[in-house]
Amino acid sequence: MRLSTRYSTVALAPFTALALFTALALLPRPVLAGITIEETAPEEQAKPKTEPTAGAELSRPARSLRVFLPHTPNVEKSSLSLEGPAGALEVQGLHTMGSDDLMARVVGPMPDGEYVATWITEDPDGKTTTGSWKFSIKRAARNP
Ligand SMILES: [Cu+2]
Repeated sequence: MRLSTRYSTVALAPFTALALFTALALLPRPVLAGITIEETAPEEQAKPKTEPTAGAELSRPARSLRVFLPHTPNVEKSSLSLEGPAGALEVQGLHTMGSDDLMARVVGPMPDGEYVATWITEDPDGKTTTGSWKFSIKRAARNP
């Protein structure tokens, strides 16, 4: 109980504790629940760390892609791809840096716009997992 934990640092006289218990017992249930129950949101599908960061707006091309996974990926059974405003880009040299990551380099022109990077890999149980993240490129105006 959060309330009792909070009050435990204060030296409570027994009668004060009794009064507190009585007060808690008299509180309407929803209020009591609000005080005592620590709500834990259902485990959300954790967004993996990526490079570039999901949602980032870059001022220059991203020359590499990297995604951190909950396990060491089998590179042979994985892929990284990138779609941009002008279609699919060439992604080469898929590898892992040995820290539960997949990494590859992006070649070719990267015009300003929205990009979606997608990875596909296999989890340790042999199940295919996939996900994607977005970022954008917007170069600074050349003339002030
Ligand atoms: Cu690397």
